[in-house]
Amino acid sequence: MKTLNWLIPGLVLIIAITSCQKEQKPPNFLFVLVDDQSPFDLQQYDAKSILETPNIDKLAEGGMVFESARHMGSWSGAVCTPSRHMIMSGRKVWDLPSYGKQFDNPSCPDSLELQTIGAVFNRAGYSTMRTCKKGNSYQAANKQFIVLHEASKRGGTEETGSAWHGLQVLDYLKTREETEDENPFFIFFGFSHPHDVRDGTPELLAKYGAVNHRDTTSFPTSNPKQPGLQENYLPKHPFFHGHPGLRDEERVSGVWKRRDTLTIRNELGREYACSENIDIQLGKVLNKLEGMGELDNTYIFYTSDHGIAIGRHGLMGKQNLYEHTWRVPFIVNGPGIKAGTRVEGNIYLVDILPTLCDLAGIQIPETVNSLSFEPVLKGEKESIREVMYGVYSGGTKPGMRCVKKGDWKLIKYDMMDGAVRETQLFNLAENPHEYLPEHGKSGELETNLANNPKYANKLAEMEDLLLEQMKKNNDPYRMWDQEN
Ligand SMILES: [Ca+2]
Repeated sequence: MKTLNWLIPGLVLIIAITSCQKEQKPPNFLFVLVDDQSPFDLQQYDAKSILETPNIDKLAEGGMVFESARHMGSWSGAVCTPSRHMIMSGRKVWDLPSYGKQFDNPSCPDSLELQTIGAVFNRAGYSTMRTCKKGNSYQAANKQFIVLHEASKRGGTEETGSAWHGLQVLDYLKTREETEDENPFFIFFGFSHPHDVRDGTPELLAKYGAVNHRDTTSFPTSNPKQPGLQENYLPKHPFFHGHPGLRDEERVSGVWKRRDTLTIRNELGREYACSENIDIQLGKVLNKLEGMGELDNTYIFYTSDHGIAIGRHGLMGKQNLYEHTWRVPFIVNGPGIKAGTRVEGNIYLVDILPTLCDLAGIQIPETVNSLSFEPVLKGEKESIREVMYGVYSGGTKPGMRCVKKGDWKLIKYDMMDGAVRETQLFNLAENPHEYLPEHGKSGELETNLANNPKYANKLAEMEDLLLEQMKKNNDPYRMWDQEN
């Protein structure tokens, strides 16, 4: 009798757990990755921006916005390439597979592509699909997705622009309904815009007062509908920045080497036209998911592979470590995420894979050496690390390095065989736009503080922190004034 008394409640408990598990379907994932977007383009990060993105705003209002989400950096002028390797593999910038002559790393595990997003989710029983731009990416990992529709779409029509990527996802969801696919899904919803060439649709170009400018002999005309210049716009960066022949600083169609206000405001209008078009396509997919009854059980991530300058600090491209470029927009919406929350986070894009695994209840691959930020999404933590480290090493070596802790940020430049050696120290609480002396601001802290003796101790502390981070992250280089 005693045994039976013990057995019956035990059986009831087992049945209860089993039926509860049956009700809880595994979550779906819609991972949205845009190409070259500064967080400050979005009203979520700059209330003064005139870029309208109602669908992104809705995701933010119902989810979590990250203030400190960053890409870790690049050893290539094509910053997209390492960024996308990091997103796919969860391995940090100096721990990625070798990539031609640009980056050699014989210690990276073999067949890493089998431990990337597509492969990991396939093994967990997910139906996986990917659409994205082609090239400057991690092709071996991209191929792991069961359904793959890749093409670079940077035109201003339905067929040649962002609508094409949206259509691939809509078609996929339709097929899923027709075939009654009951597996949870992982959709990698990538776009080719707002990366240049920023050919917007006629309606959206008109809205932002911009034209698809192609004529090198003339300037685009001024239009009051164009976005205003950014707070930290400069007509020229104060020292040579980058490397000779750097495409993004010299050959972007419609801009070239120009940094005049006509050119920059027109290009910003083009960028906004392309970004709003992305938002429209995202809206169609969200509507479809809602109609299918899948939206509430879907985690939606929205981010960019890195930021971009477009006139800020006199720069055009993504080969710098100022906040507009080092930071990325990052919004997560989904089951259990508290609506309308903003967090510091201190996350890198490389943390995405372990976080996805945690949310899906999948074991994190052993090859991953980044951190899951699931505790932040659950509201248990405000951030997952204290110190952030950034790299641009795509041109002459060692290149640029930065480190951030709390309000303080250090950027160092060691380029062109020692011809460019610069140090910048910013207090981001007082100087969030990283004003330089050339911006002519009056506040004592609204400038580069590296040469101000009052902050010598802080500078020394940040220099130590940078070296520590370089060692910790397997950085193969050292700056001119660093010990080994
Ligand atoms: Ca990119």
